[in-house]
Amino acid sequence: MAAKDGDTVAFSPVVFTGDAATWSASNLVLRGTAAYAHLKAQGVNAGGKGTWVIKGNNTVLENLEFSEASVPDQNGAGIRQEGDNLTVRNCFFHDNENGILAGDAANSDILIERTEFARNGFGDGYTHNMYINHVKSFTLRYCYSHHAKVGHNIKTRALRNFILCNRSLDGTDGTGSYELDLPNGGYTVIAGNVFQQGAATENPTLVSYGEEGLTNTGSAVQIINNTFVNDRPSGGTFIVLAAATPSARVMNNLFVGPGTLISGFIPDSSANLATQSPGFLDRAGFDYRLAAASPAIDKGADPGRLDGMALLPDMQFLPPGQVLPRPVKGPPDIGAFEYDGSAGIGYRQASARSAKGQVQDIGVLYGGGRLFFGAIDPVDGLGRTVRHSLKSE
Ligand SMILES: [Ca+2]
Ligand SMILES: [Ca+2]
Repeated sequence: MAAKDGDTVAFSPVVFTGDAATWSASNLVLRGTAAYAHLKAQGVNAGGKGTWVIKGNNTVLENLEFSEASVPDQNGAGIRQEGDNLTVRNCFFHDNENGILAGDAANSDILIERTEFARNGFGDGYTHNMYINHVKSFTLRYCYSHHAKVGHNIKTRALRNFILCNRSLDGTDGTGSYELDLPNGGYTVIAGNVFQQGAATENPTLVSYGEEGLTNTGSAVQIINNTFVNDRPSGGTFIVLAAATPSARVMNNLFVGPGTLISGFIPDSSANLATQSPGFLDRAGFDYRLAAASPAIDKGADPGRLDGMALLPDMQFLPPGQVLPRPVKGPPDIGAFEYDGSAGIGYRQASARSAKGQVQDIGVLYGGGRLFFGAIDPVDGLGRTVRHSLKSE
C-alpha cells in the first residue's frame, strides 16, 4: 500500500484477512469509512513486527479493528508505532500478542481515545493490551481496556501521562497483571477512571507507579476521582507508589474490596473513601455508578487545577462505552461517577438526526431534576452536552 505524505486512505467496513503493511509516509489518515474495517492478520506480519508498522509521523487511525497479530518472536502488535505522533480514535484491538506497541520516540505525542482493547497478550507477561515506551506524552481517554492476557491493560513509560475517564477491568476471569502500569513514573494525571481487579489476576496490584525506578524527569502523580474495585478474594494492593516518588496526591478515590489502599510511599491524601458498601448500581455487572444511598455522594472536594488543567473530571465513561458530561450537583462525589438526583440515575442510548441529516448516537443521562443529552461528535468522537433541561421533580 504505497501512500504519499498527507494522504487519506479509506477502508471499507469489511474483513481484510492476512493483510500486513508498513506505512512510511507522514501525515496519513487511515480510516474505516463506516463501521470498523477489520485487519485480521492471522499471523501475516510486516517486518516480523505486526500487522501495521507505522514509520511516518503524525498518523491518524480511525474506525479500524485489529486482531490475530502474531510474529515469530511472540511480540507482534496490531499497530507497531515507530514514527512521531499518533492518534488512534474509535478503534478495537483484540486477540493480538500486543494491541498497540509504541517504541521509544522522544518527541512523540500519542493520543488514544474511544478505543477498546480486549484479550491481547501472548501470555508471557511481556505483551500487553497497550505498551507505550519512552515518548514525550501519552493521553488515554474514554477507552475500555480489559482481559489482557497475563500482561497489563495499560502500560506506559511516557514522560508525561494523562489517563482520563477510562475503564480498565479484569472482569470475572481476566488474567491481567496491572490495570495500569507506569514503571518509570513520569508527570502523571490519573483521573476519572474505573480500575477493577478480578479473582484470576496474575498479581495482586491494580495500579503501579515507578516500579522500575523513577527515571522519567519531573515525576509526580495525581490520582483523582477514580473508582477502584478489588474482586480478588485474598486481598491485594490498590496503588503501589515507588518509595522515592517526589510528589503524589490521592484524592476523591473510592476503594472497594479487600486489600491495602496505598503502599510504598505516603502521598498527600484526602477525601478518599474505602467501603465494602459503596452503593453501586450493579456491582456484579461492573456498573459502578452510584445509587441514591451511596456513602460516596457529596463526600469529595474540589481537587483544583494542575498547570491550568482542572483535575476534577468533566466527563464520565459509562457502560457499555458512552462518554457523557459529568453532572455537577453539590460537592463532588467520590469516585469516577457523579450521582445526579434523588430518584436514581439512569442512562439510555438512542440516535437522532442532526440538522444536517446525519444520524448520531445520543446518550440521555437522567436523574432527579435534570436531563443531559450528550451527542457523540462524528469528527472527534467525543461526547458533548448538547442540551441540559429541567424537568419536574
Ligand atoms: Ca492485578
Ligand atoms: Ca455531588
